[in-house]
Amino acid sequence: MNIAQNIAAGLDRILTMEVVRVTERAAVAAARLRGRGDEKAADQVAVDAMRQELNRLAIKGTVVIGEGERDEAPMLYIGEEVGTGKGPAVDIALDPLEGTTICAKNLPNALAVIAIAEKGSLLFAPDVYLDKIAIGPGYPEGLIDIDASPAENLANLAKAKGVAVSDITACILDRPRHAKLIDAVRATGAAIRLIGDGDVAGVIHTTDPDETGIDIYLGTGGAPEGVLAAAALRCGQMQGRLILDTPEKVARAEKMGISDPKRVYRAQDMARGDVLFAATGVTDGNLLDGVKFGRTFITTHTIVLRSSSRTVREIKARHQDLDKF
Ligand code: VTB
Repeated sequence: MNIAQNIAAGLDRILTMEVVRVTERAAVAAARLRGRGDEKAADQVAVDAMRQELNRLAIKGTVVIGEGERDEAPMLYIGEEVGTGKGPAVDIALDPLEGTTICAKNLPNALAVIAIAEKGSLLFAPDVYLDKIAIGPGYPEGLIDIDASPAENLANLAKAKGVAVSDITACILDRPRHAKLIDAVRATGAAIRLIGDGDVAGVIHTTDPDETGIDIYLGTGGAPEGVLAAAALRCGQMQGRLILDTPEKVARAEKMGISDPKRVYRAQDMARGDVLFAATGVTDGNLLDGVKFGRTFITTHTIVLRSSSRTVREIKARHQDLDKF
């Protein structure tokens, strides 16, 4: 396939490699501020670095999930045009530092994350909560159901995996709003990994239970983070439903084109078509190593997924030219 055919077939394949630099750059910037207790500063340097690198990409990109509305986020705001303007028209969901608190405390699983998709194929999610359930690849379609009880979902998953429910581990955000869910999961005998933040990583961890020890993700978290996770989880199964519990939120969602407030979205509804997803570890994590600063080089660890080919690439880069950061 030549480059023109490749672009016509979906996203430019070359972008798969190019996009890695974007998350690498953001991750290195944030990693310099690991453990300093300053979430804002870490986020800001990651945003600056990601934006700079993104603007070098040969794309005509529009940020559809970003740092917020234009008036509250001066950079990488929703609607911002990024890239050189010469290349495929794409929509972009990003989180230059997913897990700002994790980074500030230097705890596991902070990531720099981006998803690039064909124009019009990412859900424009308002910044509300999304109820989420996700499992990795290799299970029959429809095994999990957001409307079923945790006990039912865990029993079905355990059966399909061929293990006892007590051998299943669910990942849940440690929040008071999840008290009932946590009790319900524990009542089944399943284990829970409670995370302080970072549910994009939590969802992605279901894709490789042998490596991460996580079989299923459950609970409510940010809807923008849900779309990013969905972009990564096109190989597994995910369902989400927006929590639109006030008339104001329903109206906000409607403005963004969401007419059915109760709709259940699958991963492929939140991120359709050909999607590229990249995440670089900022702090050490279950799937990705954090950035390492050597005396003469910097090491980064990135995962890149492309939905159309379902290829998963892991890129460990050793950067010798430190001036670029
Ligand atoms: C999650 C998580 C984020 O927000 O989406 C969560 O992925 C949800 O919001 O890292 P609450 O903190 O209100 O529960 C973060 O923890 C922070 O953006």
